[in-house]
Amino acid sequence: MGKTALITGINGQDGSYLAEFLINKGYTVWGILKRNSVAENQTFRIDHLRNTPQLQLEYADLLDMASLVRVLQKSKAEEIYNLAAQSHVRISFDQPIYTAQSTGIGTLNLLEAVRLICPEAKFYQASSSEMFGNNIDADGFQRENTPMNPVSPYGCAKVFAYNICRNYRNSYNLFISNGILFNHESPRRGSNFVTNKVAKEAARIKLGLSDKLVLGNTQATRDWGHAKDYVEAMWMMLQHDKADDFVCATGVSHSVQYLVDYCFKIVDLDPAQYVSSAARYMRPEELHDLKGDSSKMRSTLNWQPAYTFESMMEEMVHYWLDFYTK
Ligand code: NAP
Ligand code: G4F
Repeated sequence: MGKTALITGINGQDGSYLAEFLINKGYTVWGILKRNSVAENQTFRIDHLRNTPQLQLEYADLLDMASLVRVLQKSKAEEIYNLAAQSHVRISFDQPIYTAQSTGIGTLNLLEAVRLICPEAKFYQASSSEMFGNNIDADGFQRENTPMNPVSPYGCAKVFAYNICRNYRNSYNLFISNGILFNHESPRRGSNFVTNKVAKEAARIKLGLSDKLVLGNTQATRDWGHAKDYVEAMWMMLQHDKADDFVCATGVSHSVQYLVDYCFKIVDLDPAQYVSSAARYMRPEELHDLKGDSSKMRSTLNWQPAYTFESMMEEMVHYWLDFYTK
């Protein structure tokens, strides 16, 4: 019989790919949804999986520990992937307290429920390169032992979650692994994150549906990989014989300006005619540069990404071109 997994954040970008990946491996997958007034909007990323008997959805919320207890008891999950979070960095400056509660304390609620109900389960925590802030090692990379110095409420909340996971691992001998994932994208990315915003608007401008793209800081650099490659990394971490922390990244970074130029090249347009910047997309404190060294992950778990930045951005721009011409 296949294993059973529970995914928090199953209807998010990563949760939807992870659910597909685990179902294809023969898992029964339980996922939690937090209540939304328009149910259809919430499940669009997983609607294609709704009829599979291997998928079970339950209403629950990281802020409501009783609901987590209920789902853990019902699902009897052997692997738990904690992907739920208020995950938008810019919005975390507008809603710092909610972000700290959901992304930080929400993780502790789930850990405490796991400790009491199913301490034998393996636990994956969605940690983030945003935790490093502007600390960079001398060779230009961030890695597992790079000091953490977060520069956003979201980053601060993720550092708390990362540390409490390590504390629970050491204190209670639980199998808890942190995946310190660098930015990962896809056509399922929220369109208020920069890659999908640029891909979508480049397509809309090409089709005559829009005539401008307004951005914030285009000098920042990010190490962008594909979400499909990164959900496989999450699973690999829980198949390892020892709980540990791993950086997952491509090791290649580009600026937001390069991203813009690349997407507009795909649609054969000159970005200078359409792109401007506005203060509302700037952050009170910016994380300037991210580039990850995932040697530990690659050598220990044999992980290797299939996508490049270029193949991923081609997929995203073509997704939107198809979407608007169907
Ligand atoms: P996402 O698309 O924003 O998905 C977040 C998910 O969390 C959504 O399903 C959301 O549900 C759910 N959620 C939010 N608050 C919740 C709560 N209080 N209780 C239950 N569910 C809640 O994020 P993602 O890109 O898939 O990322 C997955 C995880 O990895 C997040 O923890 C993120 O912080 C982390 N991470 C992401 C990246 C990246 O580049 N994508 C990199 C490093 C780490 P609704 O949609 O219904 O609100
Ligand atoms: O796409 P972004 O919003 O992603 P950011 O802030 O790097 O956060 C993402 O990656 C983290 C991993 O490091 C995750 F933990 C987090 O959950 C999230 O998935 O912004 C990328 C860069 C930033 O420097 C931002 O200032 O793009 C810059 N940017 C420029 N104009 C913009 C825009 N970002 C957004 N969202 N929108 C703009 O118009």
